[in-house]
Amino acid sequence: MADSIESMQAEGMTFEPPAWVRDNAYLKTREEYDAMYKRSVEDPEGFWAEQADEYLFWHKKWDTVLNWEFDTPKVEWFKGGLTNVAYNCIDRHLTTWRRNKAAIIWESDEGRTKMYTYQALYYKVCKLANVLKKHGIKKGDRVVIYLPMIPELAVAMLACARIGAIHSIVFAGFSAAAMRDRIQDCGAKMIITADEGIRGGRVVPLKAEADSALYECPTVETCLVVSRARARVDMEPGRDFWYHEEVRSADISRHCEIEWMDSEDPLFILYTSGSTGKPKGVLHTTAGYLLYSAMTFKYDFDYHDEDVFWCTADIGWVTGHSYVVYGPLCVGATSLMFEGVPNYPHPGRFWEVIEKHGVNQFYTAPTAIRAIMKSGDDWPKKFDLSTLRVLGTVGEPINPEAWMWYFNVIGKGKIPIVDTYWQTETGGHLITNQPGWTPMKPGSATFPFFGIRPVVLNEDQSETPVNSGGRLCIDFPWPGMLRGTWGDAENTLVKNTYFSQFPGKYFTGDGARVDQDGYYWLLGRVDDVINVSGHRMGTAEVESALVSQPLVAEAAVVGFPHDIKGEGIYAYVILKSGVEVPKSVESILAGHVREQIGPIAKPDHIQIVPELPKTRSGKIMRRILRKIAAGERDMDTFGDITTLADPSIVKVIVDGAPKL
Ligand code: 7RM
Repeated sequence: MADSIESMQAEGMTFEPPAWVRDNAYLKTREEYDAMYKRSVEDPEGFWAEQADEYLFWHKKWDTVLNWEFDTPKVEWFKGGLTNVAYNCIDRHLTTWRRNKAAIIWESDEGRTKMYTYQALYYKVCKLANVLKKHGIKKGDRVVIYLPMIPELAVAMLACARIGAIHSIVFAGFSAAAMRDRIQDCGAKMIITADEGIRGGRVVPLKAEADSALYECPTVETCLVVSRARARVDMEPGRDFWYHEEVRSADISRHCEIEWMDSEDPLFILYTSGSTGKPKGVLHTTAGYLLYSAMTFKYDFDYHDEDVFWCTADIGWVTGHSYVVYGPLCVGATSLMFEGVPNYPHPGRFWEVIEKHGVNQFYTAPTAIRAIMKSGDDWPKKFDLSTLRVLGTVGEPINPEAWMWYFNVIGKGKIPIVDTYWQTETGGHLITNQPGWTPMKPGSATFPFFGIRPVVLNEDQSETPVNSGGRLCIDFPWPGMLRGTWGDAENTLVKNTYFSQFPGKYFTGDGARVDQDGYYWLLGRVDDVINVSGHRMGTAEVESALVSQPLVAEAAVVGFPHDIKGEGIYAYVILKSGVEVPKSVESILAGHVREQIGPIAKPDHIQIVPELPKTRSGKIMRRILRKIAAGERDMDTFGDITTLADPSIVKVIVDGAPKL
């Protein structure tokens, strides 16, 4: 990406947090952070026990604060304690002034608003929880939720939590095939979907997608359908029920008993891409996850009771779980939930919504910032952004040009930007600056959150020297970390994926370096995971979608630098010999990937090749494919290719690549 002169300078610059933000912040000085951080790592059990007491309601106190070993691995926080996530996110606020505070402000795609107070949310959640029970859902059962960004999505999560059911949300942009795989993997008994989603003025036929998935999902007994678009859809008698009819049924009470859960009972499963072909069902449990999402929410966005917080992420991703729903509601915040997209009906939509609802904290992804930047500085100028106090980013490293634009044009040079680094597996922020005290360096996520002990290692396990890149690991458990993956009681997958490269440590899969001031700089994934518009995509996953198409013999997929998306998807495909190749083969293959996974996985570029650059032992040399995808055409830059079974193939692929 071409960076302007201004942003080139930004690289070496430090920006102090503005005094007006600092003066009112929870943490105002480096000393305050240092003291709290020191305590959190020197006496983690004492520290976290204190926090768990402060942030969560306990029906019964825990027996032990922490049991852990990183070999199996096995991690338990607050074991023996009884609590409930829905109780913490709703009920306990009802006995305070927050009863009539807005819990959720919903902004629809067309610009309508709905508001739910904590009291109103309580009734909605209880009624749905009773409906779930009526349909036989019990503690431990899995419920797959396939909904657009409508209030019923948050209600469904909390209703599951209230009765101890485990939710697994499938992003509404995923295809029927992707949903089917997830339903089958977790053995869901119920799914909750909508007739249609509406995004950017376009219809997403959710129920139709669900129907074709359910055809192959015998474990699903019930399908609840929210009427979002008042569309007429097929309803299978005995299986499909309208959500609004069910919750209004005469036998459904507005109150529902709480199911008290052990701290380590599962709360949700969320599927995420890794370097293997199949997405993993990351498992988060009750108390530790909630505590960690709540605390990171409060400190990292400096949320105060009168604020309106807006995280633009879809709840189908972990960012939406932790920072649209659980973190905010746990501390009694007002969370804005947005159904739409940044550029509909105009490229000023984000700023319009900020003005309309008086948003104080705004949290989005670098890819969205880059996309909006393109439409110029006039759009943000049309709207009153003066309520903003904290800006945030998440999903990928932010490039200095986007950082400077966000800082100057949106923040008018006086609002801190928190760069929050974390993962689906970590439950909440791992490394981030905090608004009131951290001097910012554009592009650096800065320092670890309380209790996080990062180390950057060389492949031989030694620690890297200052400013030298290595692999980012975490040395010690934290309450929000994943406990396992669904269906793997022995935790073998977790062990192999996160705990084997660096024994005794959690390996993030990311590269990082620490500079002379102790700032962490994230350098991107070091495995075969690419980051497309802030969304994780396994190259192996796209490859297996491609080879499931009858024309395809073999496929190799790599990422390449993309102006807006961060990374784009480039697929090299070998077609089967002897088949008749249609003229539009590339678009057929792209369409197939879209069907198998969803629009986000559609390759930006597909190149048909006669062979792939393989070593004599058959290993694909991805390094070469990445260079070609990035636009490299000079044969001298590919390094040593003599170990390839057929070195001449490199030239053939270069010649077949698009002209620059
Ligand atoms: C929250 C989320 C995780 C991967 C992670 C990184 C990358 C996320 C940042 C970042 C640099 C950031 N969960 N990543 N945030 N890289 N700076 N602030 O995105 O599971 O979907 O993705 O995203 O590579 O490993 S995720």
